[in-house]
Amino acid sequence: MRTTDTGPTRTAVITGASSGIGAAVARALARDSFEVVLTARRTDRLEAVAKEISAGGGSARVFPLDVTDRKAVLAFAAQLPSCDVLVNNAGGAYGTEYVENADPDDWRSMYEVNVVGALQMTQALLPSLRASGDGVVVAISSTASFTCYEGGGGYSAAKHGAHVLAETLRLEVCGEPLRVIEIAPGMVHTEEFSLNRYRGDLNKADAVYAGVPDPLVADDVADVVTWAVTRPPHVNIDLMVVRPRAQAAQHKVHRTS
Ligand code: 8X3
Repeated sequence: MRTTDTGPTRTAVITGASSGIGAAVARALARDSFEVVLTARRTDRLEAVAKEISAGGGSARVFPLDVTDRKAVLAFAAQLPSCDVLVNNAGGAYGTEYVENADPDDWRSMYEVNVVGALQMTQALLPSLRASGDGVVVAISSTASFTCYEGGGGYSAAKHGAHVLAETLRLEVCGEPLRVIEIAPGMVHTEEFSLNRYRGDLNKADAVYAGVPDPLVADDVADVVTWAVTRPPHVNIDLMVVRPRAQAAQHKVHRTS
């Protein structure tokens, strides 16, 4: 284990770290002296983020990984020397169809990545997190974990599942040196989230944020994650909902045009 003037270097694993919130969390934790391990499916994107972190003096490694692939997740965990923080960020929304017309395969895919992927990563890394003496599991859920909206059924169902995973885990590890933190972002303008939801239709994706003064950006969420993770070990931030000022509730969004 490397050490710094302020103590041993802590290792943070971030899933979905190739872009958006995951990449921003990796950058922010690296700035806070964590050694970050970036995982996602796209190696070239991971390497670009890691290069940027290294150029800024941070320590970053990449490991291409699909969190829905159980064997790959176990192989990843087996080669990891230690882990203090796991950020379960990989996820996404596919489609905006109403329940009546939704494709069950989209619902399965959303459940697989948002819930089963987080479950598999958590199971694989719990021994290391426990051994850390202050292990932290961060669930990046969503305001959709607590509410529903038209066309968002599959995503909301999956994010409700991500919330239940975090809540259940916190109960089950109570008494151990483990914290379980859930960060639930509202409207965050990232390059890919809405684009994936609208299956690559840029106009529809952009319309989500049209006229909204200052939606959150990935760095806002990364800031909150870093703050929550770096509280003293006895302080567990159970759940933090973070929205832009312009979004008072899921359906209550202020737009200037
Ligand atoms: C994303 C927030 O409003 O698209 O997790 O459901 S929302």
